[in-house]
Amino acid sequence: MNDTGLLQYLKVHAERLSPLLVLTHDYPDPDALASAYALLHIAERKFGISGRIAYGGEIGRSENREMIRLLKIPAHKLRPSDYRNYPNVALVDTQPGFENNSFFPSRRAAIVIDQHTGVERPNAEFVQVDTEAGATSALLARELLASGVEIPTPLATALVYGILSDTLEFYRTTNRETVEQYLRLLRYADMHVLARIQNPARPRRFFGDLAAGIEKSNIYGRLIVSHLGAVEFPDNVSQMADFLLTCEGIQWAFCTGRYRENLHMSLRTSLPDAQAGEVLRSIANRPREAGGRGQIAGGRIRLGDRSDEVRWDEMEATLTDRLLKRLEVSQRQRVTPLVDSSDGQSRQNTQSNSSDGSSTQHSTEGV
Ligand SMILES: [Mn+2]
Repeated sequence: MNDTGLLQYLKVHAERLSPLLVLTHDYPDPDALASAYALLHIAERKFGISGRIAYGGEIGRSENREMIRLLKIPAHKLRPSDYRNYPNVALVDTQPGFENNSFFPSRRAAIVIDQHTGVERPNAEFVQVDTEAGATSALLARELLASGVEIPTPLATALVYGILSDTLEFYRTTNRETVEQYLRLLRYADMHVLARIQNPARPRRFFGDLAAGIEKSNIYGRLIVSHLGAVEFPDNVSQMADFLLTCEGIQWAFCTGRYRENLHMSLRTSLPDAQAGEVLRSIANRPREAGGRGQIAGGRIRLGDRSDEVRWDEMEATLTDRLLKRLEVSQRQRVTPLVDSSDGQSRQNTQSNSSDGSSTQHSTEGV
């Protein structure tokens, strides 16, 4: 990675690049939002390039809404006219060929800054892809610190949160440089505001969806699977997968959720050397429709009309079957529900079940 690559590129092409559309994936997470915020700040303050941050989908997670609100991130829903009004597009935390954004695959981007493994080199003038970075925010933090522009507290707080959330508080990265950028930014960040973002008020529906998701979870050896059905927002799916992965004895978590015409998928693993992206692409049977890195992967399959319930059910079952095969979960492995609430006298039974350790003991073999 070239230290001054991005800054040099912006400097040389400043006039031509303005106005610049900074595009994230459709359901931006903290890393994507912080990266976009930082790129726009550098472009505006250092090089006089005006711009706009846009995303194609929806922001569902309460943490992400709170982040935008408290840090005043000027992120907007993409308008059809944006591509006309902004001939130059920068993609952050995603790439032109990826299915998780609303960029035209055929169009050439001006800038791509990302941490994900792509199938091919992104079609863009300037490309900075570093799969070792742990978070795209770490790449932008480095550029920001090198640029010498003033670093406002909300921006530093956003980048700190982007790094923390994408790396799961550094659980998912061992990259020393990422830790270093993080520590350098900390002095500018407001940790109290960050704590408020990380503990937002959540709508009541969130708890209902959480309960339903847990109830639908099945354990196969070291794999846990939950098909959530219709979800309020696609990012419920990744949130649930992250959460289920923390179950004792579990090494893989797979969740799906139905949103509009797509079945959204998230795969997570705690195994450091696993290739979750590759596993998800192989079970989805569509190399382009799933992206990801070693321990986290996401994607979506377009199924169209939701009234054809059988097709959706079948797709979910097929994905589970393929995943069981791919991860070589033993055929002898018994399926156990994560929680046993079928009998209605829940509490006592659940407790006696968990004290005999039935589900966690089974999970020590297979996968
Ligand atoms: Mn990211």
